[in-house]
Amino acid sequence: MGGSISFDASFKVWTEPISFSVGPSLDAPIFTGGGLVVSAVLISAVFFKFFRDLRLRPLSAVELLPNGAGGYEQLNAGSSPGSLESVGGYGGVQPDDVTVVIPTLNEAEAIGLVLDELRQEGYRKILVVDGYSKDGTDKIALGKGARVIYQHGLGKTGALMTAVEHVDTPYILVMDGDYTYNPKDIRKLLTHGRFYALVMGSRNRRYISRLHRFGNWVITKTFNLLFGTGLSDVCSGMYLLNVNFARQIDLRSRGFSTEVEIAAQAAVEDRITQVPIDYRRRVGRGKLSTWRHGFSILISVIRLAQRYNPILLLSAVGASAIIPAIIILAFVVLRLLMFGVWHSGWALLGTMLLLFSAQFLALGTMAFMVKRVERRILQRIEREKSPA
Ligand SMILES: Nc1nc2c(ncn2[C@@H]2O[C@H](COP(=O)(O)OP(=O)(O)OP(=O)(O)O)[C@@H](O)[C@H]2O)c(=O)[nH]1
Ligand SMILES: [Mg+2]
Repeated sequence: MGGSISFDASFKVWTEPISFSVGPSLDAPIFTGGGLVVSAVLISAVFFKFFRDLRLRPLSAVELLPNGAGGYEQLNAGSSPGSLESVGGYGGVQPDDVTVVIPTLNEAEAIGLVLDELRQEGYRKILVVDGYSKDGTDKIALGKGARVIYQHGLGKTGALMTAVEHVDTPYILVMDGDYTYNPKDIRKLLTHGRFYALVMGSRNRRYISRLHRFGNWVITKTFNLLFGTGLSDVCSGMYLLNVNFARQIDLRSRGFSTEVEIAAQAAVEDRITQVPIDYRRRVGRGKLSTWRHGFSILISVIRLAQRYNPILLLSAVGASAIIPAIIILAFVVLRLLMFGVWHSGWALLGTMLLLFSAQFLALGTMAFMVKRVERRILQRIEREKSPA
């Protein structure tokens, strides 16, 4: 035991016993002794770059326009400069090509207000999909001239599946019936509808409670990491869906993971985008239990990643070893700097964990690249099949 074998003047293989308390001072230049701190810093720098590169910038409408350049001019062709159309945009989907779908369950207090606002904004095709409300929501909606059907299946997912079977327009705009969404924002979504399977409204956070905001943040970040998107609100209840896309998606969630389930499938095809929208205080009582539903949506995100992006999920799990690695290495460095005590065993364990997670990150990055190429190819095929 002890001593070291020399390969050349500057590199030695470490043969000291590993110590998890105060250990001997080791002298191989890269992996042990003070050099370990340098190698940990170098590996961390590589990590930092991986994480930065992993965030995929969402494609802009300009990039996705058929035949490339000239996006916004093309989008607004025909509208006079500076007019509302050139800003808000019916260069995109026309209001008559959209059915506004409102899932409702006991929204008697709000539904009338929502339908009035929609009419004022000029939306004529409105479909209320009711989950067998007991407070007369269906009658109020009928009284306001909306089409009302009763859903099959469970929760909002069941409502959406039912809606898709009954619409005769190429697009559907889904919005909650609790007065939280402003119909004035629908135009923003329509502008981009032609180029995406799913346009999500990303909510202004003012009237979302802190707890919901936090849950939403965790779900959205996890979604972005596992699907390579840059969304800011994946749980929004207002979104525009291309009906052909909606008909071929596989909705399996029982109830409330509808939005993440749709977003996952649109993200896999790289046909998802978002626009900022308003969010108001709800009228009437909410139906969700924050913890139970929040947790079940998070589990759905992971399940969906396993189905659609398994390698990225695996590598994200492997790469999470970076957390204990950083804690262990920080402990080693602090002890070294503050007390001059060197823990060789912990240092080695920390570095090994760091290397382990670096390998998973590398795998994740490769999986991500391959997926991106696949998406681009699918997108091009899709575009060539149906030019604008
Ligand atoms: N058809 C149908 N609609 C539902 C069902 N559950 C909820 N909804 C409707 O779905 C929309 C969203 O539900 P909310 O209770 O507002 O849930 P949320 O917006 O996530 O939560 P809050 O923050 O409490 O508003 C509302 O219009 C509900 O009436 C259901 O089982 N079937
Ligand atoms: Mg709501």
